[in-house]
Amino acid sequence: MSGKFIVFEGVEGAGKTTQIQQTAEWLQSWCQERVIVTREPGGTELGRQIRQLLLDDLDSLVSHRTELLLYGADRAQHVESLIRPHLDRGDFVLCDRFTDSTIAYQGYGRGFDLAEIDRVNQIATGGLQSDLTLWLDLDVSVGLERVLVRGKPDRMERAAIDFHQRVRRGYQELANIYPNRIVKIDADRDPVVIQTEIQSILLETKWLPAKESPN
Ligand code: T5A
Repeated sequence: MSGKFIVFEGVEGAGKTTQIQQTAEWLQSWCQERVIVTREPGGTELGRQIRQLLLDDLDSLVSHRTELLLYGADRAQHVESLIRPHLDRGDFVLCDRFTDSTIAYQGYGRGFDLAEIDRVNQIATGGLQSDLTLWLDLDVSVGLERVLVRGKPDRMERAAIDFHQRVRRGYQELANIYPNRIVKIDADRDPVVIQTEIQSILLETKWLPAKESPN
């Protein structure tokens, strides 16, 4: 497997979607057809149905165990049918959320046993980890305000503020445990400034090929 797997993480409204799109456009100037943007949940056809269930259709009575397994099912299909094949081709795969979301949300947020979450993640990914995770760190109330302006909150966004605060603490713990894989980025700044920092981080990795000639 020779591609690179770059994951964007963070609390609600941290700016992952904004930054992942800009990063993809920038990376495409190095390697036009080799940049794939995807997300969890919902990176595959089956995943889109699971996403609909998780974010819109299920009510608050769904058990935490069921929620965990649905995120795991989405990931298993995503890794096998999309992420691994692209990495095998040597592509850059940019993914909006991956295993650290499950640890932060279902583990730290819901309080689910972390060892069980590791087992579900292991089954779903077959051991695949990101090469780099860009954690866009933001005060949860700032992020929730951003998403509320956008419209009706989904099932996860409607969770209590202390749930989201535990999720943020989860990301901090993960960044402490995996300092080489997870890079913390202050997301409470102008999007242009954040994007410049992301580009600098990626340039430092030396993963980018020489720019292709324009013809
Ligand atoms: N989940 C997911 C789990 O619980 N377990 C799991 O294992 C997985 C994989 C996914 C939900 O599922 C949960 C986590 C989530 O609750 P989602 O819709 O994909 O749902 O949710 P998010 O990933 O949080 O997506 P959002 O769109 O809500 O947030 P983003 O992508 O972080 O933010 P973005 O870029 O869309 O920006 C939000 C708003 O802020 C503005 C944007 O213009 C936009 O309006 N904005 C900024 N404003 C000011 N300054 C900046 N720097 C800004 N950057 C963006």
